[in-house]
Amino acid sequence: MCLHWKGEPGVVWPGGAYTAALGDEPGSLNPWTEYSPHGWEIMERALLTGETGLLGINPTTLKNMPFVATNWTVEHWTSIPELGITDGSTATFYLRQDVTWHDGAPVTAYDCVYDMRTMRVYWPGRYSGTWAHLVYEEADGPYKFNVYFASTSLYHADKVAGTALLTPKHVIQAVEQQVEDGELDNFFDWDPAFNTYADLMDRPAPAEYPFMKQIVGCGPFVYDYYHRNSGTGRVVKYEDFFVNAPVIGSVVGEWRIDPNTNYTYRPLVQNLAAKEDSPEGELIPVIADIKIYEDDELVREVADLSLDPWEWAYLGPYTTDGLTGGGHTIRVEVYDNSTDDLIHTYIHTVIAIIREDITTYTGEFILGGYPPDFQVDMRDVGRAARAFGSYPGHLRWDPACDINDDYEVDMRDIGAIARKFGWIYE
Ligand SMILES: [Ca+2]
Ligand SMILES: [Ca+2]
Repeated sequence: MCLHWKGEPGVVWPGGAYTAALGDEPGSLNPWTEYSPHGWEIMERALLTGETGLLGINPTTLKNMPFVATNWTVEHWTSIPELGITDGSTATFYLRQDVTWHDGAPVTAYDCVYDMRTMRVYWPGRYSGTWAHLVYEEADGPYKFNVYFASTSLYHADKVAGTALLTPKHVIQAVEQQVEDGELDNFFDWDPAFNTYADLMDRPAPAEYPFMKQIVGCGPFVYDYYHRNSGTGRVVKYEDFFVNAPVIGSVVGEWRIDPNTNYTYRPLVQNLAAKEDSPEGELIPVIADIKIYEDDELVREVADLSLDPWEWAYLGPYTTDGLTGGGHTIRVEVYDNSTDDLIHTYIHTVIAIIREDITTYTGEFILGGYPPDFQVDMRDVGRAARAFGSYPGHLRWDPACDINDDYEVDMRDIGAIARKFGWIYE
């Protein structure tokens, strides 16, 4: 993990350029097929992959640490005996809500599961260790997902963490469309390092990064170019990756609860060891004071939380009063104890809706879809109808429509939605 102080616009430090020699010519510069370490020397600037993906590695203990994922678990899983899976495992990841791709789109669980699905569909050789035992994957709302494996292994969660952010869902889907339209022979013919973002996405690259190619990551640098004839390449700092704080906050918790129920969550506070803009030092231990707000009301203060570089702490669990239908926020403010300066603010959104309001529960409004409707109407019924008869692995499987969590979308799910038809949270 490599984090630096964000700095102020117009301030020289940090920034500038340095030149690094590559040992040899990169290969495809396609994250799904690149084998050469020289290609990865470039792409690892742009993509969060390998040892720093959803999780980071604490360099002093070599243990996994929260990063894009705020929490993760691995458990035994035996729920499809029909497939002969009696000793499987499942990994669950919770994601931060404030991470964005280089093109500005939010990083969500839908991206992560689409990358896993891409592994299962195309079998990219480089990642055989990830997909060989992969059974299926599903998002549970926009910020949580599960991956199911046919075996147990200490490494499954790490493999997912290292590959779930290779490519945004919307970019993979655009490539698949090109294959369908005959513009590409197959998925692996994609040439993302040498073609422009606009060529693939039919919209311009962000104004800040007009040079963007089709390598779209969420890492510290935006990929610009690699010139094969001169053997030189360039990446540019991705402003949104960096923070002006050694310690940052976040929240581990579900995305959805039933209206008028209590919500349980755990703030996460971590010293990410961002390098301070100071001649004295870089990795600094910090004593932090934390303020926690529920819907803008200060409900808790935690003082004198001491965190060494790379160290983190889960606070709580805390439980709210019953949350009324609609959107709610948990805000975590981190203060530097020595100066009382507010150094980081994190806002976690949770929605209190019934499960049958599928279109709101999926959080697609965050992704630029239609606005949150907070009601059960024909869009919810229609969505479940389109998934009717499906099960995990089926082409039309849509886990959000499996209201009763029995791994199939059938009349019981449609009936459940129909019974709530017309529900509106107001
Ligand atoms: Ca709805
Ligand atoms: Ca069901």
